[in-house]
Amino acid sequence: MEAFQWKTTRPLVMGILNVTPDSFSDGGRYTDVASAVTRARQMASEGADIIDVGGESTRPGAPVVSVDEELRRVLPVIEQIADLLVAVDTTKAVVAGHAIAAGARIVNDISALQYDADMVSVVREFGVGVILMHMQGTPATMQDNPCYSDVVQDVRFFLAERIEFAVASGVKKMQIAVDPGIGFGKTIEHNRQLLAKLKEFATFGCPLVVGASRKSFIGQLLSRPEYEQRLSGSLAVAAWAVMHGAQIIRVHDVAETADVVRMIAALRQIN
Ligand code: 7PJ
Repeated sequence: MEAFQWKTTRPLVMGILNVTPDSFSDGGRYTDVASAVTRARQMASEGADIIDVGGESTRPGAPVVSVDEELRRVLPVIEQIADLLVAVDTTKAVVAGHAIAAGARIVNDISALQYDADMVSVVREFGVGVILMHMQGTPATMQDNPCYSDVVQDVRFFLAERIEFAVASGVKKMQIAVDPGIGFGKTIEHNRQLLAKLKEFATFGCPLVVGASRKSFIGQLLSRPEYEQRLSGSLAVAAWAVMHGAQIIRVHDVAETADVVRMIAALRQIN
């Protein structure tokens, strides 16, 4: 089979489907398989190009999820939406392998192939797409005291190194997308700088993913902490990101984000 190739002639919307009882934000609402499938189809009809299925919460301090539990959460859902373009949000090679067999065509690895030494082989052997995301530390401790000498340059250096590792391991460059990992071991100021200088991450020759949807720095920058009141801030970041080089926007609010992304594409005539 041909290896996966990112097609980003227009910016893509990646809809978040959490199938965890304890996820970052919309935790617990879509744990049931039928409602998760319904939500995935709704996001697709609202304009999601990719459905990102995650069964392993990365919330700071979230409990570790076993392979069996993660498979039990994600596989029944992926099997039923395999007609869509599905990403599996996992750091575990075994989970990725089963998810791919069930129909996933992208691995979204927040550890950028670092946590599981077998992950790079899974990506290479199955020829799937892969998102390499930057994170400082681990989900359990990453927000304790994030520290960089220059956050933009440090994250760029990391991503360049992970691309090199993947390619040296036999992954084709066209399979790879990169992500600065907004909120993963970053202060508000780190997140702000990464977004302010986002163009610097669009120079790797790989599509750029941005996931800022409803993250707490948005509430903090707007002095409005409530989770439910982060939509307009998230849309502003989505618009900013697309205008500064992002090709894939990972979000909860698909319909609204799809409007923003398509409007910008129309105005730029790249669509
Ligand atoms: C991201 C992610 C992100 C990628 C999460 C949340 C936290 N994967 N998984 N990028 N964030 N690639 O959605 O609030 O920013 S989980």
